[in-house]
Amino acid sequence: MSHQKGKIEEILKNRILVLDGATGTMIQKYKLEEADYRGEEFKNHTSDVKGNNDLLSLTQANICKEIHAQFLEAGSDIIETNSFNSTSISQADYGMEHLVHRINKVAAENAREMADKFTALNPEKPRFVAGSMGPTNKTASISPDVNNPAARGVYFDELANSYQEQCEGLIEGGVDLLLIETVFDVLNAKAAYVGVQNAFEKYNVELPIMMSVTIADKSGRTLSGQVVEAFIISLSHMKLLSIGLNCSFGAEGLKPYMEELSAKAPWYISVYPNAGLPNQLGEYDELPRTMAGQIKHYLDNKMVNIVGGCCGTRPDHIKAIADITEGYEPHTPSLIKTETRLSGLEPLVISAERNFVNVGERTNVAGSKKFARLIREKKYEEALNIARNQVEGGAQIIDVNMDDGLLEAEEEMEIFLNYIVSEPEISRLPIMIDSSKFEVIEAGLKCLQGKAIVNSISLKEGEEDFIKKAKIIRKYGASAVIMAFDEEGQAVTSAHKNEICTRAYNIWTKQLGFPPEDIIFDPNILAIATGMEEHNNYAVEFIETIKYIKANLPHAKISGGLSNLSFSFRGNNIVREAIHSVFLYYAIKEGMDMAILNPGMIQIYDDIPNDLLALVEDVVLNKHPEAGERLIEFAENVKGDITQEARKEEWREKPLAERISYSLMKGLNEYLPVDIEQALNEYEHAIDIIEGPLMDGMDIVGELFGDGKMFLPQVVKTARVMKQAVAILQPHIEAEKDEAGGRTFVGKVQFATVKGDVHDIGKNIVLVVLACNNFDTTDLGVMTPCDTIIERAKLDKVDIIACSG
Ligand code: THG
Repeated sequence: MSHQKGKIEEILKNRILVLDGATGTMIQKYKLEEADYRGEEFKNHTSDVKGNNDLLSLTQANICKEIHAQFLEAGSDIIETNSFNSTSISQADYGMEHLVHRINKVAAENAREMADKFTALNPEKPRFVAGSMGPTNKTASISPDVNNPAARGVYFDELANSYQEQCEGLIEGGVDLLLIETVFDVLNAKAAYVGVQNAFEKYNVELPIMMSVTIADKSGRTLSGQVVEAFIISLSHMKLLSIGLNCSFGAEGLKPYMEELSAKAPWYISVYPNAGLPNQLGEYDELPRTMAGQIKHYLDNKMVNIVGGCCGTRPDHIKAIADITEGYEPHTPSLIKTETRLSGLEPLVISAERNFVNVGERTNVAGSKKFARLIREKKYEEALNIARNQVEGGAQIIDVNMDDGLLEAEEEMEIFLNYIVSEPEISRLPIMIDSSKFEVIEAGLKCLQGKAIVNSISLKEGEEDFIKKAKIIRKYGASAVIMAFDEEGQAVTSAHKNEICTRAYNIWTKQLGFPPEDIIFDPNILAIATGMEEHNNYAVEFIETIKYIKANLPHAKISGGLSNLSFSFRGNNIVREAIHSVFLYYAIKEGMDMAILNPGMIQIYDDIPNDLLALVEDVVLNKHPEAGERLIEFAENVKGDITQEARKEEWREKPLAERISYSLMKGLNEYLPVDIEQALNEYEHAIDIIEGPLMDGMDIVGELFGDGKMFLPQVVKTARVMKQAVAILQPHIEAEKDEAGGRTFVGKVQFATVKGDVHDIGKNIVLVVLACNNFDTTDLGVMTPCDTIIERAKLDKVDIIACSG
């Protein structure tokens, strides 16, 4: 083992380094046959091995070294070992799993020998060997069985072990760094990282790690569905030398993703694209100078530190690239953010100023009878609908809990999360893995490519246990809910809550060096108005602790299980909803960041009838010793569902405009078609219905949202109703326009919702209004990249560009 330690980080500060090109294309030129692959040693091997390029490290070492030499000659600073497929998982195709350690070791030695030779010739330009670790031929996030979404071709632990074995061979062979590459599923990459760390521990070394992801298609996602920012977040716990993109399309096609990556990732940046897109014969024929010209874009914009080539790139490509890197200033990694960042297929960033985030509580066997029954009966597809409904109802994170004495919680967690992962609509959200058993949590973490939240750990079992679990959580790159629990038990007073949170914060951040933004404190939301006097102040104690955490424990977030609060009023949803709304109103004011709740069950604060509101405020804020009694008394008379029924009828008596506004504010679509129909008869122009009652309703929603009296899931429902209303009205508006005959052309407006955003309701409304006023409008839809917006605007010669985001 002779690594060139500690130098590459220094060199990268000052100049651009060049990787090598494709090995496969080079090997093809030698036109090797089955017998050449086998060599003497494997001539009796039972299965065919032609195409197992990694085997050539053993049987045709000279060819491998010759290829390395050609790239070194062309100017590569870093060459890759010929070990892309040298894991037991990939070698199983050839029945060569047992050779993996040796193949990796020899591959590394071959490269080491040539790199050292070139370094000796010119010590000013030291050459490095990167141990290539490919993605394997299996993904841990996608089911290979169409009939079973929960099936997997490979599991996390298998991958981690397989990568560890590969990494050990590479270390023994003397590589300088490791390159986890062509990542198409970040869950595989997380397993690779764990395998590499285990190998480091075993050999007591630590080598720099390069990570390189491949984008599957022009959607800009990995094969397993993550967008760029989402996978950066998934990898954010890793200590990496660099991150980059390779393979995919040519250098040109990678531009928008490289821009995002270099702007958001806190490591050095690499890029080694294919030589363009493959032609009809599957060959890559981008010319060296064309490719170099495209790489130049990245250099000009200070976006990269390491450049090279992937499929189809030969030594002349590498030479052309190496020739232009001279004199360019390297990219400076962007700073690590202090926001709480989570991901599923898409990112969820919770900044200090951000609006409250809600976590769907319904996929919890202990919190929903229906969900529990579906899991017990193994009706996973139906159980999935509960998750989907929460997403549609505005949940931004999904809590999953399988703790039930009658269930194999670990197994059920794994199955259900694998189901969720197969459902892009749901798995775009981060997952909160909820269990009191740590084995269940760990099983869950092994299923998720995104950055999840562990719910929960605490100091209940003492510091040693807390530290052990915290380290495991970090290993998988998750954030954690820390409950205000210690060796003494559950904290109920704010003093005790504050003390525990401070202690946990110090261990997590100072002793373990973990980022504070990955802590989500849960200072225990406990039931109030239970009839026991000592419970009366529970909500107040919680709110006091919010203030304390916000003032004293920077960047930590605060959450809680909201529905616990109103347990004494089970069966009376009117009262429960009112209690939740009042509590959130005050808690969010003090800085509560998120809560586990039923997104479909939050009343609008301003809509709580005055008599009920007064009673609930007294209870939540503990203003009166008899407050609980009075609320219970009141509750007896407003038997939950009857009142809701009665109220339903009541609002139908209101004038038309108010009814339309009401439907909108409440997110109700039941009466919308009838009311709009009536409005079409009463209003002169269809557009007046939008500009009148619908916009009035929107204004109120905007105000309530701004005041913290409405929460996102409610706003989302509102938006959906607005969209439905506009859809009903649009044909009428068009027809009226035609009737009016001819049009006075005012101007051309191009609309788009910007990349990163999928919301288009506001935009659609503006579009309709402008169209009615004789503007010529075009709509590019949602998630529109900047380049497209500009290109289309030029093409269509528009007068105004309008963006929604
Ligand atoms: N903190 C953290 N995690 C938690 C909690 C917490 N996880 C679990 C729980 N508390 C939050 N989840 C729920 C889910 C449902 C209900 C309460 C809390 C609930 N369910 C209805 C009931 O019991 O009346 C069930 C109705 C039905 O069966 O449909 O109230 O505090 N970190």
